[in-house]
Parts: sequence; C-alpha cells; structure tokens
Amino acid sequence: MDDLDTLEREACARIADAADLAALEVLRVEYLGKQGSVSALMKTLGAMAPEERQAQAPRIQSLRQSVSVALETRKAAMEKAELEQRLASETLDLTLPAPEMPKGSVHPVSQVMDELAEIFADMGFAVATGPEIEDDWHNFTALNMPESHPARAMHDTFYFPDAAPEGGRILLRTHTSPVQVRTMMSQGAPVRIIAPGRVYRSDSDATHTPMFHQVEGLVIDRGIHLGHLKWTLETFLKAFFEREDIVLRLRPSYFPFTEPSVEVDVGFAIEGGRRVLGGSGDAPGHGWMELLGSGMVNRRVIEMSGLDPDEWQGFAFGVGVDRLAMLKYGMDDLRAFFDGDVRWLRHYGFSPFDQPTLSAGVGARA
Ligand code: 2NL
Repeated sequence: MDDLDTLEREACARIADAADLAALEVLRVEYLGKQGSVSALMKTLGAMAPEERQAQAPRIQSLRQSVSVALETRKAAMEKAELEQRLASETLDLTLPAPEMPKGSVHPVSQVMDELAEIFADMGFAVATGPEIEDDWHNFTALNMPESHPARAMHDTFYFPDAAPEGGRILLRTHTSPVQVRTMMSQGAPVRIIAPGRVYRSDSDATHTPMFHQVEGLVIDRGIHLGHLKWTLETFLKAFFEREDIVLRLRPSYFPFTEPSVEVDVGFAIEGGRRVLGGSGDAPGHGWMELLGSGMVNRRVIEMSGLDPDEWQGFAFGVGVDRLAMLKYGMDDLRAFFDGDVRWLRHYGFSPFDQPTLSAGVGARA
C-alpha cells in the first residue's frame, strides 16, 4: 500500500519540521483528530470484507501508532528545548538584600524594666511578681499603714465592690510592696528581690496617670544597715544612667513601712536648658532632684511578714519606672507613654533584638 507509506513519510516529515507547539497541535488535529486523515482510514476498516480488514488493519494501526509516537517525541523535544532556554536565560541574584519585614519595637517602659532586671541581677537580686488585684491586708495592713491612713481612702485607691473571702477589701494594688510581703511570707529570709510592675492610684493629670509602673527592691538578711542601702542605690543609679559621676543625697523622711525612712536625691546640672544628672547638686548652677524613697524595713513589717525582727533586718526602696525612663531617654510627657501612638513608639521604641547587657551599657540602641 504505497498510499499509506507516503502518508506516513509525509506526516513524520511535517511533524519533524513543526516550528512550535501550536503548529504541532494543528498537525495532531489534521491526522489524529476526529476529522483527521488517519482517523478517516480507521473508519474505512468498518466497511471492508473480513479478509481485507484482516490484511489492512495492522498497517493502518501501525500508521496511527507511528504518527502518534512522532507527535509525542517532537513535543517532548520542544518542551525540553524551551526549559533549557529558560534555564540559560533566567538568573536569580542571591546576593540581593532580603525585603524588609515590618517589625514592632520595645516600649520604653519594658526596656527600662529589662535594664533594671539586668543591673539588679548583677547584684544578686531575683525578679519577683505578684497579683495586681490585691486585698487590703497585703497592700496596706502588712505595711504598717493604719486604717486611718490617707492612702487607704476611697478617693486614692481603686476598690472592688465585693468583699474578700476573709472579710477584707479587694483593690488594685497601689504599689508593688505586697509582692515583697508575699515573698517574705512564702520563702522566708534571706531575701534579695526587685518587684517591678503595674500599680494603680486614683490620680489623673499632666504628671499622674491612674496606672503607672513601679519597681521596689527588698533586701532582708542579718546585719543589714543603711550603708548597704546607700551602696546598692548608688551602684544601681550609676549603672542605669551610665555615669560614674552620679552623686546621692540622703534626706530623712517618713514612710509607715520603713524606719528610718530616707528620701534619695540625685545631683543634676543644667545643660542646654535641660536637666542632666551628674555631679553634686550643691555646685553652682546645679540642683538636687528627688528620685526615690527608701529606708530600713520597719520591724513591725518584718514581724507581720512572719520573720523575727531581732534576727532579720533589711532595707527597701521604691521608684517610678516611667519617671526613670523619662529621665534617661529625655521624654517630657508622661501621658504619651500610654497613648499607644505608633509614631511616638517608633521614635522612642527599642529594637526587640537589643537585649540590655551591662557590658554593652544597658541602654545601648541597635
Ligand atoms: C516611695 C518609695 C518605697 C518601700 C517603698 C517597702 C516594701 C516593704 C517593706 C518596706 Cl515590703 N518598704 N517599700 C520602702 C520605701 C519607699 O517607695 O516613694 N513610696 C511612696
């Protein structure tokens, strides 16, 4: 059957010459499609006498097979060539910088708390935490604050309407002292802790927010005296403000929970219209700034916390974290701390990857 041989040769030649996948598809339809010439030959088999069909069927089947194989082989070759062309022409530059990912920043209060933890850890202090919802025994009574103390008044403290199970009142803690009372009661002496955290007072104006942050420190051991207090605060303030020339002035004061009580001032100079900590406050053009309250823990507080005040003595101090942050990083509006304005946070915020360390200077910025 010369016709079939010719058809096969011609088909294979055209397939080999096809320029692209589209041309190949045209040829596939032309030969093997429903109306295609090979398909037409297949249909003629049905009309043949059995002997003739037996003679012709293998030839037509073989024709269809070779056209189909030729199409597939050519298609695979074209696809391979196309892939190789892309691999040769497209390049990926792995030296390009990765796209910047948006990242948050650490709030100055959190940063300062981390700095405090780092500095006091170096002096052997652990960080203690406790509930923000307290009862009046841990917040006031155990701190030697009598029922008549003004801080216990409704207009200074946020009270919950329900009574505590033991009959006392429930409130938002006004300082972190109750954490220290709880630590003395649960772990006994000696104690060396700082208690940072949120505290609440019914106060709201340009320099007071109803919630603010405080850190208190407590040391209980044998033979602790005012010298230990002074050295600890001086070492802390020098490390925190990263200045060796921090000068302290201790002034007698009164707190119910300490006896004697000591107010601590730090000397400052005026530089470029701003107060800059450092140097004696008595030098010309200098002054003293009240920074923290402290004292020797009142023996009644030690006793109420379950320890023998004849065996155990200690000192304690308290300072506002927000105020420390403002002084160190030059912020002038306390209320901005709690507005959550991202522009302020971007300006003053700290890199989450910048962990405070003493060796790098605790306040180092990335
Ligand atoms: C301030 C400074 C202070 C304390 C806090 C304290 C805690 C215990 C026992 C004794 Cl458990 N004292 N804390 C001591 C002195 C000052 O805070 O200006 N407060 C109004």
